[in-house]
Amino acid sequence: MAGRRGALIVLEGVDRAGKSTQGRRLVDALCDAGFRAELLRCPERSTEIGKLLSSYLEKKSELEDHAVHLLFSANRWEQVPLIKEKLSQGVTLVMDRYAFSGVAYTGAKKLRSVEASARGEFGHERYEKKAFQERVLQCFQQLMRDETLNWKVIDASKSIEDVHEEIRALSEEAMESAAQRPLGELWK
Ligand code: Z5A
Ligand code: MG
Repeated sequence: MAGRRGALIVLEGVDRAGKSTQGRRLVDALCDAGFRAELLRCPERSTEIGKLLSSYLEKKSELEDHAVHLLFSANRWEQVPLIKEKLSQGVTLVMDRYAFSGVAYTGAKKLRSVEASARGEFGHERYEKKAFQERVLQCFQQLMRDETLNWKVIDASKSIEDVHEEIRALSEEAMESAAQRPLGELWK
């Protein structure tokens, strides 16, 4: 139908949940079914800001926490004109992480400074990592209380194929419902 806008489908979750795998599979399936769909990612590591983030994430450089948060935010703002243009042209965008990761990962760092020191978990790297992911999940769960955002929870422990089928079906519903609504403000 002419004039239909695209949907913004955001895949969020803790580390290694399978977001990138599912993002690629989803875009391929939607394109095969005749939809216009493209994959975007946060962070987008190819830009100058993205390169700073990539180096930080790979532990090749150190950055102050607030500065990192702002760089992740700036890295999303770099993509906003493209996101708006594509959606208004009717292209559905599948986002491999988005602003919710920005809130959840920074939120988890803040929780760490309060809780971790009290529990004496510093110095135990494996525990630290698991504990950090639990705090990230806790932050995502708080964000999911916002009912205006149409969150769907997927059990990522299922097979890649089963998770894909579930995400594909939900995405087609989301695309249909997005087409009925005008493009609002982006959550960024
Ligand atoms: N970050 C932040 O702090 N602030 C922000 O604003 C943003 C991000 C946007 C890098 O992100 C870091 O940036 C990340 C959050 C932070 N934190 N850390 N650490 P990233 O998205 O670039 O991270 P990544 O390196 O791509 O990892 P990931 O996204 O967490 O992984 P994933 O994409 O969820 O998983 P995957 O690569 O698709 O799959 C992982 C492996 O599991 C792979 O071998 C798959 O074949 C396998 N897999 C996938 N699904 C399954 C199932 N269902 N069964 C069995 N095996 C599976
Ligand atoms: Mg990934």
